[in-house]
Amino acid sequence: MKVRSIFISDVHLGTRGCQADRLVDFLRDYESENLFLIGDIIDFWAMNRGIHWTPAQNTIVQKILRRARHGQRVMFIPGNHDEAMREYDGVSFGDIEVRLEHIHLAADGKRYLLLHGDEFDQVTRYHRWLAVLGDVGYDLLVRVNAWLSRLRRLLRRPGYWSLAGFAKSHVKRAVSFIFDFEDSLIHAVRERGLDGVICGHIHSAALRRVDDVVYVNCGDWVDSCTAIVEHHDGTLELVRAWQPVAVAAAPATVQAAVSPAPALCVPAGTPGELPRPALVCSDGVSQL
Ligand SMILES: [Mn+2]
Repeated sequence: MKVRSIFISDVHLGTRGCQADRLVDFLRDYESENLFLIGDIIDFWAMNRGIHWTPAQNTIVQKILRRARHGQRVMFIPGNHDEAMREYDGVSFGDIEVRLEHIHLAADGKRYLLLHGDEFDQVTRYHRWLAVLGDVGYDLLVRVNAWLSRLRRLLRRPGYWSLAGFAKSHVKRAVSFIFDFEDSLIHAVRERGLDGVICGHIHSAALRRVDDVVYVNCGDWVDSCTAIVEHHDGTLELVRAWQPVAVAAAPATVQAAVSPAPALCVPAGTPGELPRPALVCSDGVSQL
């Protein structure tokens, strides 16, 4: 499929949690004029603790480099896990531009702020040690989840169930953390007179309008395997690359909520304590 732009974040190359195969499939399925890598693409934090690098992860790097070489615009906006690259704001490596943030002009004239978003996360900003600790915990959660889904497959339980997604949506503090993050980004974008923001960082994919601005989060390639694409008319779409085990033979890409009815994808049946109504993706996909 040909789209105008692809936005991905939080791939976490170099870690066990990185679902590189799914990203390879996604990059095979989607061609674009622009590819925006919105932070935490390579996880230098985790690589300090031990490198986990697979052939599929190599393929991702090669596919990205090939796109840049073939004249597609590739921009890398570093996140906190690849913050070493932040020193190179404005520098181009080969054909890949590095920027701390960027304003993307969509085909419909809308202007979106692209940034990773960790500067809007009070935890990573002021308590780095806590963030690193949480990171190790998340790693563990993702690993336990991999075992659980293997078990589900063995027991022939259909569908995909995410422990990290479950924890995120059922722990009240995590929910309020996500909303605090979203609120401060929405506020910043409104202040700057832009139409929306496309970010990452919190591993929680979203595509929704909040009054006069659009809040978009690319999600991640550790747990939810999501990307944002911009079509040639400027419409944004949230794409989910994972597929239920039961339909493993179906095409690799499952498409989720499409604007103009942007949806925040949260698990169906999330407790009613959410600060605002939670919408479920139009295709009934319920994991995040
Ligand atoms: Mn991050």
